[in-house]
Amino acid sequence: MDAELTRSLVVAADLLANAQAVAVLTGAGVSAESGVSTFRDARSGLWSHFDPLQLASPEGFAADPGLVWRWYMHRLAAVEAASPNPGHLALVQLERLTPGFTLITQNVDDLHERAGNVHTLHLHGHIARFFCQTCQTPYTLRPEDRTAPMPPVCRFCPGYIRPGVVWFGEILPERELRAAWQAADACDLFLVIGTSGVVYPASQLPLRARRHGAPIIEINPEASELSPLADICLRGPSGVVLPHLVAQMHRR
Ligand code: BJW
Ligand code: ZN
Repeated sequence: MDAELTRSLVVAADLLANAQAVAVLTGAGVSAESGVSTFRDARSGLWSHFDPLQLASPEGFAADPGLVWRWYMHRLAAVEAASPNPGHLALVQLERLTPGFTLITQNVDDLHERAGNVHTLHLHGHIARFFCQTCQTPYTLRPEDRTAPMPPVCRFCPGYIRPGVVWFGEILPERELRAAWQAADACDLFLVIGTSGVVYPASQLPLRARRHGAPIIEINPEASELSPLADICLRGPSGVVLPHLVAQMHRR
């Protein structure tokens, strides 16, 4: 680890240890070290010639429901095969060490829950939940659906079954979004981890925190849209940086 990162880790650990309310926003980068592809880097392998941003939309589903269904079944299998990485596990430690802790994720996987975080707000839904796109009835996935060329059809109407995620142009779940706004408004420290920060309204959360003076710490190997807001940028993979950060808090 370079000297600058070590210095920044000490300052960040001090801020965290003194904070009474911490809000954390995670993105796809947190799951990258578990083998789950990020969106804007998902240009390798079987699905490399499709644009994930095109597929993750109502228009993409309407244009080719079979393609979108097969993409989600492929990604669901990847999520199920993945395990939480040291970054996820460090966030569990952080939840235990911090009095007011709110974990907000844009991820549709359940790796934060499987790591052991108690409360996680999922702004973009869950990849393992399904419902009818027409009548909204929840649907339980059958083994044969996983390899089907087309999405299953609803038992109650002619609608296709779709994953329980939030696509572009769709409204985020109201309860989660409201709780996330409240956490951003009430926190005295905001952590942004593994997100490009380009997707609204999640990208506005650190801005809200900043507006009332909460320091922002970013953990990301690359600069993001949110880097200019950050007081401290910890440049490295979250699976490496987060365990160091928690260890530094214990060392104080
Ligand atoms: C590491 C790492 C390691 C790598 N460790 N880090 C024009 C202007 C402003 C807004 C809009 C606009 N036009 C439309 C909008 C609104 C739109 C939007 O924001 N679009 C932008 C693209 C411009 N937003 C919406 O539509 C939202 N709804 C909404 O706003 O409703 C009201 C409304 C409706 C209609 C019109 C206007 C307003 C809904 C957004 C839903 C997003 N859904 C998705 C798909 C979910 C389902 C699925 O998984 O398939 O959510 S898109 C995708 O992006 C997914 C992610 O959660 C989200 C964010 O991506 P994330 O997590 O940041 O991943 P990446 O890949 O972008 O970045 C990874 C990062 O990790 C990088 O920085 C790496 O460096 C880093 N990294 N390895 C740490 N080891
Ligand atoms: Zn239906």
